[in-house]
Amino acid sequence: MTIDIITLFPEAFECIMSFGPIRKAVESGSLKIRFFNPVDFAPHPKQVDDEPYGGGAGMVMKPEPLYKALQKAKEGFSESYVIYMSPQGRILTQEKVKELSGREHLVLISGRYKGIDERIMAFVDEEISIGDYVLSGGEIPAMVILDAVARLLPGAMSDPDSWRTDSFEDGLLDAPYYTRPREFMGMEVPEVLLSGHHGKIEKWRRYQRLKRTLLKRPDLLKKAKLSEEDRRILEEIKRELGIEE
Ligand code: 4HQ
Repeated sequence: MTIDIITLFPEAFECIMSFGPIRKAVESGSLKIRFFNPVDFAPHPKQVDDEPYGGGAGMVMKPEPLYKALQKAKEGFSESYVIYMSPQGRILTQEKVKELSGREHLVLISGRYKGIDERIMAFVDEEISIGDYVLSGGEIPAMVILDAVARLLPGAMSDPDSWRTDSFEDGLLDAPYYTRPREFMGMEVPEVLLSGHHGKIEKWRRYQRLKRTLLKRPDLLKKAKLSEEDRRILEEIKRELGIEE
């Protein structure tokens, strides 16, 4: 797939592209990343921002350079999905990340200042937010999408099965992990993990995932994919913890 990023600061992306899953996805050929800088599409004197009509503090990104950058990015693609990074969008979820990872062409618009001229929204398919806080630009949100999408692409992960157990993969948080040594600061690794009994280990992990989700993110349980057995275990955990419904 191709991910195009429209930004005034393409250099900001260099570090995340130089290692890890994004680099691997690019090197393996499953991901192509391109940058379009509105400055390059602005006529002399290269002005990309201007004062807001109606007055008020802060600057707004002018529509024409953004529009031209967007048209350039879309050239040669029959279907492009254009995303504007904004706190007004729906908050990014793993479900959305998966959906995006199946597209052929994404265009991420990273705004600066107060944002972009509202008329550019006519060319945007979706607004996405990475959380309810204010950043100084849409670059970090675009990096978040880039990272989350890239790691799902073939060739991005050294262990391609690893995503199966990720948090959220079936709507639950991940299980706790332990590695050597067996004892650390007086704390032991749970016995079952040393047993070599795969059935028991799987059951223990499922139990831990359900318990963690219930305790840390009970909101996730409403949308999680739960079996009859999961529901039974959850009831048992609630009874053990004395949680009333
Ligand atoms: N922005 N999730 C870009 C954000 C944001 C967020 C603030 C986006 C400034 C210009 N984007 N504007 N949170 O805070 O996506």
